Amino acid sequence: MSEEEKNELNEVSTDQFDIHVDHEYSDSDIQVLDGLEAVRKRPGMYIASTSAKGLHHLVWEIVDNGIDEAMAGYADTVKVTVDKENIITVEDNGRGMPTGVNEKTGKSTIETIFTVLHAGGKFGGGAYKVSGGLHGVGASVVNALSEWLEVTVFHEGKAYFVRFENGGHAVEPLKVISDCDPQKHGSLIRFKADPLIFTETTIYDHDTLRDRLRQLAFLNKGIHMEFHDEREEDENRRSHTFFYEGGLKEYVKYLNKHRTVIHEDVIYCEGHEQGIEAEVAVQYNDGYQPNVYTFCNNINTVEGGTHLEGFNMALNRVINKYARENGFLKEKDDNLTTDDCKEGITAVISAKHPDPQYEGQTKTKLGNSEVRKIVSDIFGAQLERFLMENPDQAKIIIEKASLASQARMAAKKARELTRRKNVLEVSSLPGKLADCSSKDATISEIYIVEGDSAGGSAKQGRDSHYQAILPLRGKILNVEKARQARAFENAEIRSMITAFGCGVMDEVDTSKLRYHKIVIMTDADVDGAHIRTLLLTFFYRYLRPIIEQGYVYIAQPPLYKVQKGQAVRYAYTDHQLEVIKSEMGGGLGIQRYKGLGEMNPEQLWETTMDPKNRTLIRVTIDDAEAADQNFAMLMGEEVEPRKNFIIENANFVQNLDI
Ligand code: 1YM
Repeated sequence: MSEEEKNELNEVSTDQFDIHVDHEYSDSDIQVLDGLEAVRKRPGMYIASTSAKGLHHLVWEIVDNGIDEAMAGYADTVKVTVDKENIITVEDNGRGMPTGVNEKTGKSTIETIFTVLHAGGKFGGGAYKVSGGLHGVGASVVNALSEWLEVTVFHEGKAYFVRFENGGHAVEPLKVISDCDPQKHGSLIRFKADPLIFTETTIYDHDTLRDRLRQLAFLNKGIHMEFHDEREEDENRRSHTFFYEGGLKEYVKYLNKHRTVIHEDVIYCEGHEQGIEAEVAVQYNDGYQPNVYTFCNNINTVEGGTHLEGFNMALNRVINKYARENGFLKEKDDNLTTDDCKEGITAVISAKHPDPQYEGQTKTKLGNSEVRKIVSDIFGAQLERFLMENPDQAKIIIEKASLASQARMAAKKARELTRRKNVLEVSSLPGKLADCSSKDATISEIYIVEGDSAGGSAKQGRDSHYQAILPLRGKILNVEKARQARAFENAEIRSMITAFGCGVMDEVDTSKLRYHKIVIMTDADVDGAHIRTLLLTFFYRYLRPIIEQGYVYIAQPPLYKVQKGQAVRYAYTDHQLEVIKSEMGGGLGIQRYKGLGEMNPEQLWETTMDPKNRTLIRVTIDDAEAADQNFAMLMGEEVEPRKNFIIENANFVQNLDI
């Protein structure tokens, strides 16, 4: 997207829609209209946003209903199709939505579900709904935010149909439109998101849909999740079927696929108590970072909560007990900490609760206190059993935790060293840093530059009032493959921590950050992409809040300089080059920049650092799992997938938000 297009988008207000429908209404109509109109007026109150995220939300709302039907035991397949016009179809092979008339509204149950806010729950016949929950705002919200929506139900040899349009109104009541195969049963919903609401985009992202459907298949074993994207040219990407008999066990294997596991079996358990289900799977790899994902009712509880607490308690208790009883820990030794027990762990924890309570800043922390003990009991018992029955694997796991414990103590010393430096020598910033003169963090920027020569140009070209330059020599340490102690010994890493001033790991305090823009500036080639990834890995693992809070950016140096006489223009993409070529006509001199070092200070300033012209890409992390996977893959031992990824995603697209 060009800068102009972006500005245009920014100027479109989302709060401008008054929906006028020329009909006369009965009392119940008006109530219905009130509800759906409220949704259209303030969509943000019902869905996450009207950006791409909210758009995808529509799909998940409907998919959740299909999964509920499958979880209730009536369906085994949920199929999602995106067609060329970005119309979504979701179909299940369950009982079919009820086709009768609702007493209260005098309309069909289906019309009621789709036009009365929250009606789905009330009419749900007490069935135990596990999917959704966080956003479970219901089918009526999807209807309200669609240009049109159609429901087809197949039931006892008949196909029933109703279409809604014009802000969610049934065009005509539910009716039988045809006969169907008497064996066929299920619900099919088609809708087109309303571009008046979703002003940013109504185009679905293939990978987002595919990845979430895969995840739902892992989280709900035995359900077939199908995905068809008719927009895909590439036949191999057009259709996917996800089906995992083993559930989370297969999820953990999948998450470890780019890692080297250190023991054979995934530790797996499931159980239920008091109507609450718990499922846990665990396997250790040779890395040092823990990768633990938690879910409640299929929602990724990013902030953790009581299920995670129960898991941590059991892991700590059982590993220490086993270590003591089997001589791995002597009487005088301290217990292993929970962090020690989690080094290199990949774990998925999934709870299903009929009445989940969510807490935390983003309402993604499970609050129900009874879940703590339930997960701890179920997982603790199975883990204990696994260790007893598999002494060889137990030994590997306990030894890993012991090594982690020793390394932790060494790391503590190393960290104290860094920390003391910060406190005692406040002014002793790294020697290579060319700091800015401003002390106002909100306007200050630091450019992390690859190599001394580019660093030199940047130092000369910058506006030293608010732009600081930190040149890095060579490649920085791959923190995915190194323990903390080594990371804190690394000179480049120490320079960055000291320059940023915000602390590190669980002590990060972004109010102390010295620059509100941390800009990674590397060459636009594969090496540059690799260095960028190493830096992002370090930020992600050691300074995550600076990414989460949006302080990290990627600079976009131009790829080409196009010259005709005195006129000079720069192209940042191949497409832009073509546009510029056609605009400037013949007789052009075109220079391809191989690295930042080829630009003189003025050019670097003009093209990449001057706020008037530059394009900065802000790095965000929407999806921790995708980020972890990418880092594991990019930083791991396997060379092929890494090479492909870097070439295909030179911009690290998955985690970038432009
Ligand atoms: C493609 C989306 O919505 N399937 C679906 C929904 C329902 C039923 C079956 C269903 C539920 C019940 C009884 C029940 C819903 N019914 C309702 C309501 N797929 C999709 N499949 N009979 C059928 O929960 O008792 C809401 S959703 F309210 F009518 F019962």
